[in-house]
Amino acid sequence: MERPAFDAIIVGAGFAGLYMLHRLRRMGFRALVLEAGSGVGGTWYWNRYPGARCDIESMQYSYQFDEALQQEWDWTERYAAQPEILRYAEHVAERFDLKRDIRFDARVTSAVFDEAAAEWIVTTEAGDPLRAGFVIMATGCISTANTPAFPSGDNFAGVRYHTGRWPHEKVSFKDKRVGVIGTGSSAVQAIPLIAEEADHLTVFQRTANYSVPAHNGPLDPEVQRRIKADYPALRQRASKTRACIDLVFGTKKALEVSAEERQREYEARWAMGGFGFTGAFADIPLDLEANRTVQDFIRGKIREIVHDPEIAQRLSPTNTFGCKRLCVDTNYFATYNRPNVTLVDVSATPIEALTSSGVKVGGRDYALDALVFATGFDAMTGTLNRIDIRGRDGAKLKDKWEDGPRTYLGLGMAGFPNLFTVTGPGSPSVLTNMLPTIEQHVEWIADCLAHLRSNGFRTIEAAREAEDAWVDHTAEVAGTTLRVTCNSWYLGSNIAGKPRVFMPYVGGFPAYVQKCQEVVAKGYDGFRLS
Ligand code: N01
Repeated sequence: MERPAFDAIIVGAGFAGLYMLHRLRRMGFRALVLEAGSGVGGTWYWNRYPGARCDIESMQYSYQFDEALQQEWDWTERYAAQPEILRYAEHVAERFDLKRDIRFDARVTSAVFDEAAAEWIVTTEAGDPLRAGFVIMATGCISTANTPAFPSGDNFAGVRYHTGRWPHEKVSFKDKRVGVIGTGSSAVQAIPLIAEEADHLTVFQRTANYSVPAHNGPLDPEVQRRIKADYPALRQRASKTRACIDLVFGTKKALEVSAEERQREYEARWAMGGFGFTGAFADIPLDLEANRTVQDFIRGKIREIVHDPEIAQRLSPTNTFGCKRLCVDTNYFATYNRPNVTLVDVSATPIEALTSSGVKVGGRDYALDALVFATGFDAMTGTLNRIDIRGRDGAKLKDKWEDGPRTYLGLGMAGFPNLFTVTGPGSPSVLTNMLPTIEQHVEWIADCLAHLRSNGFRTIEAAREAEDAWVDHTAEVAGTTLRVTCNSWYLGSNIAGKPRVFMPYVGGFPAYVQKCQEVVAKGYDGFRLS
């Protein structure tokens, strides 16, 4: 039978797509990447808002597959800012000569499985159908920006931005009255910098969020040298933690230690900065009473930082800690001490409309020259559902996922042979440091394709029973945590009409990797190879 033009088509040139391409090419596969943007970097290509940076430390938010790469690349800050991460993605693309197999400005609109040929037909906005034996969706978990609708409409005539679709040229807010809608991770990073520049900033907050200080700064060359002296050891330690981050996750329970010990631990983690805070005590994600101790601690910190008690109260989250994603900030709460910043609570009284001149809340108009939507993303399923993906018998993935995503290990789907997702729903993905978990998926997929090739198989497809069992297991594990007790994008509750399903796998990276390895050891258990 004639071979298709490509062994594999990879969709997306972010960190997942770049490494997938590199890996497949090294194995002698003919692979092509189709990328909607005009450059590499994925998330870091699109999210260029002021203050955008990764809140996982740069020494960890980086590839480990190539020792020379991780030795030679020097990070400048404890947490790398978006321009530096984008430079890193560019460097990787150049270093491994990846761009010759990437088509930019090529947004994929459909992927249809041709059963007779056992091939995928992939079409881009440009229209040209391409054929490949396998399709690998490296489309990112948080890549489709969400702009909400407002009950009485949107006629805003000023300049508008979305944090996830920021212009490439410098945006100036000097002398401008700026509004920001949202107080998630993106807003928490952007607000302090916009406040410094704008004439006035009005923040529209629907849900107050927990945020801990980053304590960012230049990366100590000695720290960098020490880590590089034995980089694999750090990576190894990270891979043993649930979030795949080299942090100390405490084994003690918050409710089993004295109030003084708890306070000491929280203070130490607050002083350390960043996600280390989440590992203070083992029962915080599971036990509401334990969770309340950390809630109280952070609310206390907000009261210390914010001068006006009423504003401090409005900024104090009341939901479960760690239910929504924890934010990591630089001067976020202190920004509300500035005279040019107004906080508008839109929880009880939602935004009614965007008028031509600003935002209308509770009958009052807030006049604005520019409006920033920091309103998040249709996460995990949004990007895939916007591509017309059809598997066996023309069945649409969107229909299959009508009641929530269904995958086997977040890697494959019953009814969709030879289609893989990198960090798809049902995998730890967004609950982890994405770089190493991307690498784990890419390597699993690459090994799988090598196995198929060397054993003369043409197709692989998740078995429905295995998929059902994994979906049930994913839901069951999520149900044992407090993560399902609030509204969050993990549950799809930020998007009108989206089914309420906890989408990532919360059982932790080590347990997940073990399962993936067992599947392989048992001859791709739960998959059908033919
Ligand atoms: O988006 P979000 P994000 N009226 O969905 C509000 C990653 N990330 O872009 O909470 C008023 O968290 C909404 O309110 P509510 C990270 O995983 C990583 O900030 O739904 N408000 C919320 O406050 C993160 O979790 C980094 O009540 C409305 C905000 O908009 C994920 O990306 C940096 C509204 C959206 O917050 C998404 O973060 C940045 C409405 N109609 C982001 N609709 C790193 O450092 C929505 N909101 C790696």
